Amino acid sequence: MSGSTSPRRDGATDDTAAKAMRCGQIAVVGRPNVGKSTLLNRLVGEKVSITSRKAQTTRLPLRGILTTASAQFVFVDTPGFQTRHGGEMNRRLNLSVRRTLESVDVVLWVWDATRLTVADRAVLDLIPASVPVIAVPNKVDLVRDRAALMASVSELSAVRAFAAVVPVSASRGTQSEALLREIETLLPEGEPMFAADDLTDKPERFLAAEIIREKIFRLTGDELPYRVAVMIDKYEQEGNLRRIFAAILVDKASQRPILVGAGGEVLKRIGTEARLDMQRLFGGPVYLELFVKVKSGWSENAAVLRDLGIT
Ligand SMILES: Nc1nc2c(ncn2[C@@H]2O[C@H](COP(=O)(O)OP(=O)(O)OP(=O)(O)O)[C@@H](O)[C@H]2O)c(=O)[nH]1
Ligand SMILES: [Mg+2]
Repeated sequence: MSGSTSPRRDGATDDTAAKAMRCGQIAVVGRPNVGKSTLLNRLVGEKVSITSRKAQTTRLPLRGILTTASAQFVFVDTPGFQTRHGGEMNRRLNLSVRRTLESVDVVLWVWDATRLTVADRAVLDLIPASVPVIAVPNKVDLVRDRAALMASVSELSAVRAFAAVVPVSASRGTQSEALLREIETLLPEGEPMFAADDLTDKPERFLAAEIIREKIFRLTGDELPYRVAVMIDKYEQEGNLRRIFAAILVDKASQRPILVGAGGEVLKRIGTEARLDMQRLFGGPVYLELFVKVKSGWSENAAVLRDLGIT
């Protein structure tokens, strides 16, 4: 086995087949950093998508799956829609958001409840009129001025007919049940697309690379994470033990020492924290080796982007 299977939910039973189920895809969209991936993880109940306080953490659409007795929710996390920065990678990321919007049953349009911006409205404008939209102001735990939030909600409701407006705190879990109930009413009836215990559509080796990237986002400076990509060189499983060899691509030789840190401290910490997360998600011991490779201009290089799945 080479990391091609996906992690599964513990103890799930497959007793859902006999009932009339609802099943559909729900896109989670919004500008960078509003908490889309945190919300997806909260709704799925497991951390399948990586998150950080830096904008543009998510690069690839990832599905997170929740199956209940009455419905299968297939959430599609998307990269933050970028209106400010150009470049080949951002162009591709925006395109992938547009493509996702064309193929889903429901859209969760997420914004930071403390500030509604022009960039948020630009994302709302991208959503086809035919798809039901639930407006989801997130981070309500940070809202001091409730009246201002209510005012933006009513102003927005005049522009677009929302199927519902559900303010949430993704990090605290506030209102996530209410949000699931609203989504369920909008899902079409249909057979589940995934097994009841599937957590995600992505194989383990993809999630392993993403977990490493999350630690780089969290543990290195403001610039470096955007200049870095992760590729899994080798993924072996022997019994319950996974052996993972991953290359971290950087743009320039001068970035290598920043990533490695004095005495190798930073890279060591990235490795340790990534390994612990992988062990938790995969449910078994992990041996992880990280290498740094200099590959100049990778983010403008179509072949490398394709290898990374950014198409
Ligand atoms: N206070 C507060 N912080 C939150 C909440 N939800 C998310 N965050 C934080 O917001 C930051 C961004 O969260 P992400 O889930 O990575 O945001 P995202 O929209 O997926 O970002 P991109 O993938 O970069 O577009 C992280 O630091 C989260 O911890 C919330 O409800 N309250
Ligand atoms: Mg994200």
